[in-house]
Amino acid sequence: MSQELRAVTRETPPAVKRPFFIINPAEAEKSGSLIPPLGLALINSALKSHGYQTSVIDLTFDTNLEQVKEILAKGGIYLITFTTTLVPRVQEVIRIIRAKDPAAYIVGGGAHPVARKEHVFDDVDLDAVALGEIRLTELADALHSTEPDRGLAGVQGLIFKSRGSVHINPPVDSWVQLDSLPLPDYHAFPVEKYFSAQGFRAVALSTSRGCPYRCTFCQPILFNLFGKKVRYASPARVVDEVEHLVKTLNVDFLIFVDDTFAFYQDRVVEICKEIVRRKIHVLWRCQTRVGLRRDVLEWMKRAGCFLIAFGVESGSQKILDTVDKDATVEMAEDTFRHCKELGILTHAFLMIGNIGETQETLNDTLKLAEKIKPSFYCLSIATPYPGTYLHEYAKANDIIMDADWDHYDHILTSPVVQLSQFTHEDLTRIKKEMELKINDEQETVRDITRLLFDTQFLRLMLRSVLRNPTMPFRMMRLAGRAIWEKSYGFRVSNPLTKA
Ligand code: B12
Ligand code: SF4
Repeated sequence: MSQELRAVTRETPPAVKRPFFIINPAEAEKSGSLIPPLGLALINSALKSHGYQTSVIDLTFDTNLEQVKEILAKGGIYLITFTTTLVPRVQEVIRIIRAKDPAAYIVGGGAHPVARKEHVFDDVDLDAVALGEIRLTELADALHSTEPDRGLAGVQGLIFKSRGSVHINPPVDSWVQLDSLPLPDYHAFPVEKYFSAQGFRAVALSTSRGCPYRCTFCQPILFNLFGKKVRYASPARVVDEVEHLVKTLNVDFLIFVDDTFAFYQDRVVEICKEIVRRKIHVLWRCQTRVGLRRDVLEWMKRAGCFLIAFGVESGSQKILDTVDKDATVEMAEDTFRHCKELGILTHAFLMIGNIGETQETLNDTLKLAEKIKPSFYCLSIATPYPGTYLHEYAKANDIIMDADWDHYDHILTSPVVQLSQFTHEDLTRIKKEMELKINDEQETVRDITRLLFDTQFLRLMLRSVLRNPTMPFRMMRLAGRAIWEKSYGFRVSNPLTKA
């Protein structure tokens, strides 16, 4: 936790602390990718470093919620994170907790509660909602004090229920400094289960919080989760975390899940230089916007980056402008060309069905895919998640067709809204047709084969093998799966859903 958190004056902790339960309600069969939950691992280490006892309930591989049914605690504090898609499962989890532990205090956080704010109490039976990275120690201390409501009223970014009314505290005014966060604690999470389900050993890390852009299908959720000003960890702190994850989990590769990993391109170069300087031999992938400089890509490759996922979205400048992407089609073309030349695998996030989509704009997207020839791609139908400008638009125009939260899923899609002239049936058919065409243009086999002859990549692989001798088998199986399935790059991230 941050310096300011450490400085928070505390009452003498009560003799018996209420146990904390950290809950991941995700479900493997319905997840796009299977990656151990980073946000919860950070919460776990923050609480533990302040002497609180925590138990992790990760339901990813627990379809029937057996772990929740086994809860014996009395007066536990339950911290649960969820996206919109998970709302029905969270309702069920909370129903069981309330039955098992009537004195439970349940706090929700993550994308859906932040997007819905006080309205989330209509969706799920929570006691409080954390708007982003609140100060957990203040929350914990308040819940352990003799006058919890007084304490809770002082926790910035908290919305809580008390005596039948909802209290909305002021938002967080100074966000946590990333360098002061403890390293994520995955100890109690079923990481080995994740690894065997994925078929490779990989975990997430995030070197920044937030994104300054305003894409209509994505923001302002990120502003609300992390503040408007993007925060960064220093290159040294980032590489400490890389080193820690490599040593403790013996990963095959790491996944930087920052929204725009390479927004500050010079910072990325610093991180890469530090990885190279410390002689850490690890492969990694990241997601970022198009428009990367070639010298930055060169450093990324040298430091172990083997795949970059780009938010390309559309091949039509008209659609890019409509969704406020603040990027051009040419930027995508240039960036993909550089990656090809340098031997970095590419993944393109593409979407159809946005406001203003026409046959012509769909053709532009196809043309762009033909040109950039991604190693992998994912074509989704535009989905207005709550908390986005797109959702506000859909609500204002009364075009939301389906209010079931679990249908908000742009990968395992169901019809939620009709934004363009195309119906959902049209778009589902168009998506399939486009996928067949893009599959023909994809250069999965070529790009992977080229990597196998790339001396820089091979040198890194060989050095990684010295610490992780079974890695090549998993990487070869992963490459085989990617080539065999040859369409969605992240299909290989969850063999269960093939999403
Ligand atoms: C990485 C990522 C993923 C990874 C998750 C990796 C992992 N397991 O860690 C994968 C690929 C699995 C994934 C899947 C999906 N994702 Co996603 N994902 C993200 C992304 C880019 C980063 C998340 C992250 O790690 N952030 C860094 C950590 C540190 O932050 P955090 O998780 O929010 O947690 C911190 C705070 O928020 C807070 N906090 C969080 N929860 C709680 C709970 C309590 C009680 C408290 C006190 C505090 C607290 O403390 C944490 C530590 O500081 C976000 C965008 C974003 N920047 O948040 C989208 C995002 C969360 N995903 C989104 C979506 C839509 C999905 C999918 C539905 C996509 C799909 N169709 O498959 C699925 C749903 C999966 C599921 N089962 O829930 C949307 C959610 C929109 C919404 N309204 O729900 C987001 C916001 C992107 C966007 N702008 O559209 N995702
Ligand atoms: S889509 Fe990407 S660039 Fe746009 S706001 Fe979201 S994270 Fe930022």
